[in-house]
Amino acid sequence: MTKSDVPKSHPRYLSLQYRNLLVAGVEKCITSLHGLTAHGRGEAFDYLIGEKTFSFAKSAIDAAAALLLLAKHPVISVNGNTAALVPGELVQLVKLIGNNLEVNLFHASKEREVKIKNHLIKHGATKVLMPGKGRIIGIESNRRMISEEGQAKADVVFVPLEDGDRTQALQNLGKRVITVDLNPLSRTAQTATITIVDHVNRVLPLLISQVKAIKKYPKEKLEKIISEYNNKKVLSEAISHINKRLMKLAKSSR
Ligand code: PTJ
Repeated sequence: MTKSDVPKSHPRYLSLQYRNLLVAGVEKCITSLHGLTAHGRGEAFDYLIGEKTFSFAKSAIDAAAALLLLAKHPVISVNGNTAALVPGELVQLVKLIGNNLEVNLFHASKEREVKIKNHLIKHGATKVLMPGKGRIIGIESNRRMISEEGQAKADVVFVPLEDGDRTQALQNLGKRVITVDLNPLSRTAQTATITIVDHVNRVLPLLISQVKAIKKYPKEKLEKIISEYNNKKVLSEAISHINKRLMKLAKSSR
């Protein structure tokens, strides 16, 4: 089904649109085939969550906005899925907080790196950092290769939709990590400084608005938002939310 074939009246219109973006991403050699299966796992968790932004995600978004504004050298890491799903939003966000957008892939491909860079430029990026001579100590995957100007120098790294090993390794290097992950049980979700348990396409517009809303806050007010934030509590709320929702659905289908 092509983009234009999805009728707006379809009850799963948005979900089908996101799938189309990823399929187009694969066709343009931006998204890996593995990215499709990763998205499927995300969709399953979104179904369990209820396909809306809940309060646990909203408080993580508020804290993420404050942390990105407080950072001296924030970096947004882009992979094949986020490049296909939210390229324009990533560009908008990076321009509000500095200008460090960095391509970083798990499934190694020079071709995809260059295509993602060009895709981001097409969506308005003026600067896109590429994997270079920097290295993340402690991981062996392709993600270890980073830009010396970007993640190597970063104090805060935003890694939406991430696989298992980089978040902990970045934290071991003293960096703080923000992620977006529909699965509150994943290793990344469990180890990040701030975990936004929500769909990346719902998160980015909200995060951009929140950054705009608090951009002029004094440093102390931003620091207060961070000090009052508790990621363990937010993850626990997300897991309880799924649990309660399933219990309610189970009761109603008796
Ligand atoms: O482009 P590359 O090579 O860097 O690869 C990117 C993927 C995403 C394929 C790679 O990082 C990967 O394999 O990731 P994982 O291990 O599947 O983890 C991705 C996480 O993102 C999972 O926990 C999913 O539940 C979650 N996820 C998937 N789609 C979404 C999502 N979270 C929020 N919004 C989504 N749309």
